[in-house]
Amino acid sequence: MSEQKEHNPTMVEHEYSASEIQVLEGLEAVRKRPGMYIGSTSSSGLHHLVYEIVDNAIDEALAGYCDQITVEILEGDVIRVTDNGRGIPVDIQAQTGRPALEVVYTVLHAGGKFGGGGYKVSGGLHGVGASVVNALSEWLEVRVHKNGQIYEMKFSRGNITQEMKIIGTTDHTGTEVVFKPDPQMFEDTVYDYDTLHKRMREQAFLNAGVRILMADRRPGQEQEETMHYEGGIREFVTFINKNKTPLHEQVIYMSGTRDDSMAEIALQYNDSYNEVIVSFANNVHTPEGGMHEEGFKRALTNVLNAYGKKANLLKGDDKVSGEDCREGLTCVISVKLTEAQFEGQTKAKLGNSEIRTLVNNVVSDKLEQFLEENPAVGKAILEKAMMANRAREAARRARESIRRKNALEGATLPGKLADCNERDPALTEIYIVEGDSAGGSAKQGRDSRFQAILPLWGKMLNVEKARADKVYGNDKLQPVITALGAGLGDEFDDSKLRYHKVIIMADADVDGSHIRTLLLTFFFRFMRPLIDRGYVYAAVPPLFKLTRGKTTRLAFSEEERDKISAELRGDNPNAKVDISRFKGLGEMDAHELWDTTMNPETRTLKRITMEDAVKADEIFTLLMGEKVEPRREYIERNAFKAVNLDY
Ligand code: 1YM
Repeated sequence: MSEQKEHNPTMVEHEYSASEIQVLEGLEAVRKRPGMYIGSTSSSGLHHLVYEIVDNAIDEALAGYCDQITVEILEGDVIRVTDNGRGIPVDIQAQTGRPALEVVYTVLHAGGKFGGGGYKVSGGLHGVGASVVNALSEWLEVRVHKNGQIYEMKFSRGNITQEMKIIGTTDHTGTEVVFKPDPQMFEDTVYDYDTLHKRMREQAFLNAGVRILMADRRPGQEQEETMHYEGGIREFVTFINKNKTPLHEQVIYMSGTRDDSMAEIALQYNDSYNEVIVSFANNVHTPEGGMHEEGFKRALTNVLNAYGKKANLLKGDDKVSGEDCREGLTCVISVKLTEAQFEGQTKAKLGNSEIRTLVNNVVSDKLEQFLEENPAVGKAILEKAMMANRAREAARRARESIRRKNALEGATLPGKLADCNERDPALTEIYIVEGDSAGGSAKQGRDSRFQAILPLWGKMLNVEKARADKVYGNDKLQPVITALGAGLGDEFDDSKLRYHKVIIMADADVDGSHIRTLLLTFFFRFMRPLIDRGYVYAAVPPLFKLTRGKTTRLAFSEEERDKISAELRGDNPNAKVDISRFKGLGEMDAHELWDTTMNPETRTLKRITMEDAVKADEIFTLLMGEKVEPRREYIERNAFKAVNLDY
C-alpha cells in the first residue's frame, strides 16, 4: 500500500477498491480547501488541529474511560497528545476490511460513525476529527496501547507510510498521537503556549475530574501545568471571581437533563458592576451566546422578581430588570446536546431552541429552591439588583437631562472637538489625544478632510470604580461620548457611530499607559461593540529619531534604535549618527506629529482586540478594581510588560 504515498492517484499502478479511492478523494479535499474543515489556515486553524485530537480524548473521558490527558508542544512545534482511555479500536472493520484505527485517520468524519452514544458531537468548531488533522500534517504517528500490545501506524499528509503493526507490549491502555502540522498548509506553524493552555484549562473546568497536563517542551521555553478541577464549572466561577469580592461565599450550582440534553449552570455574585456570562455548548465556547443564555437570563429575572415579592423585598409594583439582575454576576453555563446547531457570524451562537426551555426550567426550579433555603444570600442578591435598578434610573435621568441640555443649546458636539469634513464614518478617524499641547499640534498637523481631534486633559474617571450614572454625567467622558455619537451601554448603537477608527494617542510612558488603560476600560465596559468590531486603536509614537547626514529614521524601542543606528553607520564605524529622544507627544511640532504618528502612509497603529473576554475582565478588574494586593502582585510579576499589557 505504499502507493498511497503518492499525491496524485492517477500515477499509481495499484488498482484501487472503491473504498480506497474514496479515502484519497476525501483527504485531498481537505488539503485543497483546508479552511472549510478547520476554519482558516492562520494561527487559529493551526491551534484547531490540537483541539480536534484532544476532543477525541475528551470524548473518551466523557464516556467514562479516561481521566488523564497530556498535551505537549515538542521541539520543532510538533504536538503530542496522550490519553489513558481504551485506545482507538484496532480490529478489522467489516465494511472496509481495514483496521478501525486506519479508518479513523483516513476517512473524513469517521469519528461520528462509530459514535456509540454519549455526546459525541463535541468536536471543535467544525467537528471534523482526526482524519483532517492527518491530512494537514507533514507527518503523523499514532500508537495505541490495547490488548497488552502497542499498535503503531504512520502517515504523511494523510497517506499511509507505515501500515498498522505491533511494535511491543504494554501493561496499560491508551492512545498517543504525535503530529507535525504541514508548513505547506499553514501560514505559520509556531504554537502559542498560552492559547493552548487557556483552552485546556477551559476543558478541565468543563469536564470535572479530568486531569489535563499542558506542557511546553521547546528548548528555552519549558513550562507545564496540570489542571484538574473536581468542582468543574463551580471552580470556573471561583477562578473568574478570584480577584473580586463575592457577595456570598458559596457558588450556586444547578443542573438538569431532558431527553438527550443536559445543562449545568454555576453562578456567584460579586460587588462589582459587571456581568460576566461564559457559555459553552458541547464544550465549545459560544461567545455570541444563544438559546442557553436566553433561557438562563429569562429564568434569572423571573425568579429574582418572584422571590423579591415573596420575601417582601420588592414592594407594590416594584420590579427589577434583567440587567439589574445581572449586575455583578459571574456565571458559567455548559450544555450538552446531541445535535448542536451553531449560528451567527462566527458560528459561535447556539441555535437549538429546546435548550432554552431546558435551561429555563433548571434555573426556575433550582434557583428558587436555593434562595428559599438560603434567605441571607437571597436578600443580598435582591438588594444588589434593587440598587442597580436605582442607579439605572439615576443614569436615565442624567442622560435625559443631557439630551434636554443639548436640545436647548443646539450645540451637540463638544467644543474641544476639531471635527473633520468627511461624513462617512467608514472613512473617518478620531484621535483622542492626551493633553492640550499635543492636542494643539495634532489639530495643526492633521489632515482635516478625514481626521478629527479630541483633546482630553486632567484626571480621567476610573469607570471600574464608578456606577453607570456617574459615567453619564462625567465631564471628562462626556465629550468622548458625544463626539463618537453612538450612546452608551445597552443603548449603544454603532450605526450612529461617527468614526470607524477611534485612535487613542498617549505618550509611551507610564502616565500615557494609565490614560490608555482608563479609556480602554471605559470602552470595554460601556461601548463594548467598539472593541468587538475592531474600531479601537492605539497610536504608537516613536521614541527616538536617528539622523545621519540627510537620512532620518525613527525607532519605536531601544532595540530598534540600536539596530537602526548600526544600519545607518553601515561599514563605517566612525560615522556620526545623531540620536535624539522624543520626550513626549507635547514636544513634537505639528509636522513631526503628522510624520511620525498621524500620516496613514507612515504611522504605526495597534488595533486593540479582546479575543478573550475572561482575560480582559480579569485584567481590568485587577488594574482598575478595588483590591490592591492582587494588583500589586500583577504589576510586580509583569513589570516588564506593564506598558503594553492592555494589548
Ligand atoms: C490522543 C487522542 O483519540 N482517544 C480515543 C479515541 C477513541 C477511543 C478511545 C474509543 C472510542 C470508542 C471505543 C467508541 C476513538 N475511537 C473511535 C472509533 N486520543 C484518542 N480513545 N473504543 C475506543 O467511541 O466506541 C474514534 S475516536 F471510531 F474507532 F471508535
